[in-house]
Amino acid sequence: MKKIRHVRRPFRKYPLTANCTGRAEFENTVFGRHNGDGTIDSILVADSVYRHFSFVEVDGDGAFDSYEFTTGMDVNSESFRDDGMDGQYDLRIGPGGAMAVSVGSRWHEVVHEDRQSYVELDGKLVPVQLFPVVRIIENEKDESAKGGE
Ligand SMILES: [Ca+2]
Ligand SMILES: [Ca+2]
Repeated sequence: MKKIRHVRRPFRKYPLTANCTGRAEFENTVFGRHNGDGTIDSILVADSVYRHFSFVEVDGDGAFDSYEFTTGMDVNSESFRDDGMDGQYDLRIGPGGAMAVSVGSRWHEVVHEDRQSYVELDGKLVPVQLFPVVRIIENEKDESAKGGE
């Protein structure tokens, strides 16, 4: 099995601080512009113990498409991503390089072989797409073979 390479973006350690009014301020809020159209497509907010939430807008309709909660910055921290904003996490990254996909409200560990990710479902390794959204790739060859049915 290949080693999973998980790259965390550089992150500045600005703690949550209290200003002169005694109110907390979230200094570490990052607005991301990734697709080059000039609009904000992600917002990341971190707290004083480096937990962070990021909300992502992918398709340009102004509505968030997913969010991710990360429990911290250390190697044992975990990230949980909810695709579709339906309150059900779909992807877990961590601790360490481990990854898991939620299928039927259960976490299934992801294994990587030959640049493809798989999860074991009903005793079979099934290919799965992890980014930008989790998608179980089932019977893809069968579907294309059906052709003009
Ligand atoms: Ca959207
Ligand atoms: Ca979801």
